[in-house]
Amino acid sequence: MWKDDRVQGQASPPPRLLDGGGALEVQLGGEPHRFHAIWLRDNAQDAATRSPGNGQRLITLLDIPRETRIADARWDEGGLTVRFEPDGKVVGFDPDWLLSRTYDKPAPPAAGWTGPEISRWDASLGDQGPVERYHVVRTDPGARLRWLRTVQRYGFARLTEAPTTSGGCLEVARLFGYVRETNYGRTFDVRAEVDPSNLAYTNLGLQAHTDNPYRDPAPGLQILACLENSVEGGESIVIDGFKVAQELQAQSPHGFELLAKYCARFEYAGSKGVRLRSKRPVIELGPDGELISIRFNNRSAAPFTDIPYDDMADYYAAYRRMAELIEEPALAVRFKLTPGDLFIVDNLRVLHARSAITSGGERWLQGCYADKDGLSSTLAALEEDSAEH
Ligand code: NM2
Ligand code: OGA
Ligand code: ZN
Repeated sequence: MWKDDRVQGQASPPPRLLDGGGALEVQLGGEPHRFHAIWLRDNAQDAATRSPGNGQRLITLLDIPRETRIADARWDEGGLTVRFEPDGKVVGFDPDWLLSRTYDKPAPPAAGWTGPEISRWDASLGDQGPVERYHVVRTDPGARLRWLRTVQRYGFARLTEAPTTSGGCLEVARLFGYVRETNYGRTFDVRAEVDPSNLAYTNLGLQAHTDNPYRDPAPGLQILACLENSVEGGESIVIDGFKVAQELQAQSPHGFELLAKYCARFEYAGSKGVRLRSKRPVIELGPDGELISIRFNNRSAAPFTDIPYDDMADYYAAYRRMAELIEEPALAVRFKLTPGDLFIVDNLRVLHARSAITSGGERWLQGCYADKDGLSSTLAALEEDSAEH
């Protein structure tokens, strides 16, 4: 591979210095790409800049002269070899490494965009959505990779034949990361209780929601496993909040803007000693307009006090439109959990609901939360392993 790059490098036109060495332009993957001198120097991969063992940067920005420029750049045995001034440092860059880190591209599209790793979905995702068998995912790294890719892409996946014993959801979390303990416990039991600390612990239906938006940060993942279910009703419904946001934006760009621009408030104060409060938008965008997360939970929405009087009526209209979209059967995947079934959701994206429990019998779900970084990290590591083999 490296040899081919060298051949490609030699065949490419020589790098061109720009702005008196403040930047350069190189051909990579058949396209011209510009890089700034300071960016290249800061991202040098040599052993004096980055620890070869752990890859961490050994220097600070202040160790790089402010007036850093490119004195000379050419393709040779070391890939793209760059000599910087004033310090005379020479650094080689692997063209593949550069190609996968280019930044000389058009600005991101309009607000609400998502990256290529995300696919938005509706009811056509399938009757019950993507599913794998627990013991296969547990024992076969290939199946685990497939399952984690699914979670990343759709923010939702199911498992069957999972343990029906208490603590099973912890085993599932261990497949990719770490449990997030909260005031509800390391795990929580979802079943009807006499004096419920949360409406989840009743037979009521629950409108589609993301869990715990009153937390900072809100849990990134939720696993809900079924241990018993002999009731009528109590069906599970999941909806892609990113799809909902997209539909809302198409129908009402202004409504989308309002839900992204102003913060809502969320609160949980349902048990002694717990007063959880947050102030975050229902649709959260990054500074570059990327759709980052959805927070929606009727039970724990607090009075909104951060929307100007003049925008409140329109804000509520948009909030209602979103609530209507969430009820759309065409957007929802619906299924009934039986013992041994579980599902995982990206809790900052996919909403889940349950229909009311309408008969006697036993229904016992057990859940836990986990952070998303653990899942992304395990997924990336498995991707790297599978690329090497
Ligand atoms: N439980 C099930 O976010 C919520 O309040 C939904 C969460 C109590 C952990 C319920
Ligand atoms: C929850 C919840 C769904 C269900 O506990 O957060 O949404 O099916 N439960 O009981
Ligand atoms: Zn919930």
